[in-house]
Amino acid sequence: MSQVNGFTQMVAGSAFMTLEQFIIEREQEAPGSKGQFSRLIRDISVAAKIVDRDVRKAGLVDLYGETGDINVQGEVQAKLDLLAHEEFVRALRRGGEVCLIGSEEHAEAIPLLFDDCQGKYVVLFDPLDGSSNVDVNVSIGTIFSIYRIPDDHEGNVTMQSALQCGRKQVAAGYVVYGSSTMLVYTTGAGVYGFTLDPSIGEFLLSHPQIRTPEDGTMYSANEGNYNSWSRGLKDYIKWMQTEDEATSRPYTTRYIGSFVADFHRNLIKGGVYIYPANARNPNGKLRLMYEANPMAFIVEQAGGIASTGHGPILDVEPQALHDRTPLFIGSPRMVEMATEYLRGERVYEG
Ligand code: FDP
Repeated sequence: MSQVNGFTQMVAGSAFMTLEQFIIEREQEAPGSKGQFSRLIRDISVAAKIVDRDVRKAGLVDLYGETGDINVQGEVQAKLDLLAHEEFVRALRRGGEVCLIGSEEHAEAIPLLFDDCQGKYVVLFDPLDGSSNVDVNVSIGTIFSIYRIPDDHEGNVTMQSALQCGRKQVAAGYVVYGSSTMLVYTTGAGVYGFTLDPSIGEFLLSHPQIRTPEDGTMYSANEGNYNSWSRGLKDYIKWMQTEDEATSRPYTTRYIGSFVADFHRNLIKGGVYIYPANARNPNGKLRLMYEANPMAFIVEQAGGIASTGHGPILDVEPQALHDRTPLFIGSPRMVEMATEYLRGERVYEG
């Protein structure tokens, strides 16, 4: 495989490494590994393929629309939200590597193998992020976060076992169901992206060692909320909109409203995703444990930054499973600039 701009060249006849081969190779580098983690990633990838299949044919098999229920977030639950939740729980339950699951679609943490807990991992996930876009064929995704069960919780797993700060993640990833389906993940040693080849049903390594550009010219935010933003954020947005040849401004707005898709684009091309606190969402809208923490781990591994506006996302101590947080995430220079405006260290002067 040859490399151009950090990406694997797809050359006819070249050998691609499957996700499974990649994990096994990595596992052999970790002495004493019993293969539990490898099996866990494999279980997640199998669930992702099933959800991918359901997303692709949703319009044909009555999977569009809502269940009629409101989820724990107080949001309308889409049929595919529930289906994706069930597929991931089923895959993790069958795998046996996990002792506790937290899902954005479920109020309580779900213990597995409670009486005879052998799994040593806690998995938190957003089964279908951006699901308000499902019915209109816009990219959506799954986000997952993996922790090891704290030593003193072994055999006594409770909801508290899931409330760990983001720095303790052992792995995190996402699947984007877009023009192609990709699984991107990190274990703290770089970020790797695998593209699903539907003809053979395998995720193949297509994006080794992803690095996000230092700077970018795209910002992703719901500007409909502009009036309720802080002065600092309004100033930053105004700065990005102001013409300046030297810094290629005005920048471009790109907001899909599907966090996984906006994040993935910004990760590859450079950019910043912003979801601040506002009147409707005083603590921000995105979920700390299911969305912000896993993407923060990934972006830091790719050379980017994830901030609450006041400090690193990964240092936030969670209070509850469904906590929300303001989020500024993406290329390091853009996030730094945003936080300087938020702190009032920069002021827009027109
Ligand atoms: P959704 O509600 O469709 O699941 O956190 C969830 C999320 O989407 C993100 O994926 C998305 O970026 C954001 O909310 C969109 O929120 P707004 O509609 O308020 O812009």
